[in-house]
Amino acid sequence: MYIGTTLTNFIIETQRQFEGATGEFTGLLNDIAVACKKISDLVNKGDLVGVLGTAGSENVQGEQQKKLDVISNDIFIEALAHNGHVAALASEEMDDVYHLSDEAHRGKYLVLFDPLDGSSNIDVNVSVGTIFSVLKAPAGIKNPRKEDFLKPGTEQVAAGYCVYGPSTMMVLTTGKGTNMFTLDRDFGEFLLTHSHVQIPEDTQEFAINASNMRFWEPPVKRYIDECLQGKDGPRGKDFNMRWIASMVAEVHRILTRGGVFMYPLDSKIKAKGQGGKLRLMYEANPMAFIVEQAGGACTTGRERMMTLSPEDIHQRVPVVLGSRNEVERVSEYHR
Ligand code: AHM
Ligand code: MG
Repeated sequence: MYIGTTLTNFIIETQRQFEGATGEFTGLLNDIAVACKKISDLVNKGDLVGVLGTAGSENVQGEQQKKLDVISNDIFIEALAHNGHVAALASEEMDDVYHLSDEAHRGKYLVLFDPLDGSSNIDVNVSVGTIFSVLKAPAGIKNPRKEDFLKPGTEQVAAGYCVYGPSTMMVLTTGKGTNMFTLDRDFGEFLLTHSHVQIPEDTQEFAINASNMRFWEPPVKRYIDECLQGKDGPRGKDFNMRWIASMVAEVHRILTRGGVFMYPLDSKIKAKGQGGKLRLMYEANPMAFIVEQAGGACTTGRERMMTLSPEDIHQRVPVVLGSRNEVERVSEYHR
């Protein structure tokens, strides 16, 4: 596919490779792109249109919702629920699965999404993003339930994110590599700007919230300690550190220049009775698919992310992702 081609064209060409394709998948990805363009517009206008600040509500995870969390969630539902491409939706911001109305024409896909990831950054004008994961609905089921979403990441048919940064970019995989598209605002289209992105296998950059250091497990502590010792330590090289607190921006950096990102399980998280900070179905699995398709790796530290059998749509997991050799080293320390 040539650089500069539109996302729409790219999706149509991708679908052509699947025998018996009906155009439904093309329609679905198009709906997602429309939702992301709308969110991008609001994120960009910010205070001018009064969308910053908190909504005064909490989500199912007990987190304060931002106005834009709620608005972005509504935009996604509005863009996806009426076009006959999806069977049901699930979102980080909704307690339960979103069922389509009885009259709605149902498609064959399930979409899971985090409408505005890293939303604590929104009021300080730092990059945020939307993450999505697409599964096939079980055949013959008219109104999918929660259990029908509980598939391992290896069953995703597509995953992507849209980062709202200095420019808005859509990153997409359908299992045939990872591609990046940049939104041309004048033109109103995402255009292919990086095809078949590859994450360097080695890196000298890590990302972790170091304020949690005293709560970490020994393998994580050992890995970061060794990085911090730099040239004089066992790694024999200096490392750089980044923490944006916006997973989408973090993954985007790693796809661009390599690196390792970690949000490990720690004693503070355990004390809350949770298995991690990030969500398996809305964050970890789609990012794992994107990163693996770019030659990187994603694990919980103990297992490959995409082989986990989910127990709940809102399940949380530890995440280690990025440059293959570093992720492998962290896994080795866990073993
Ligand atoms: P969110 O979905 O509520 O925005 O939370 C997820 C975000 C990730 O983007 C980011 O990596 C992490 O939370 C930052 O957490 P912390 O504030 O603990 O550093
Ligand atoms: Mg999130």
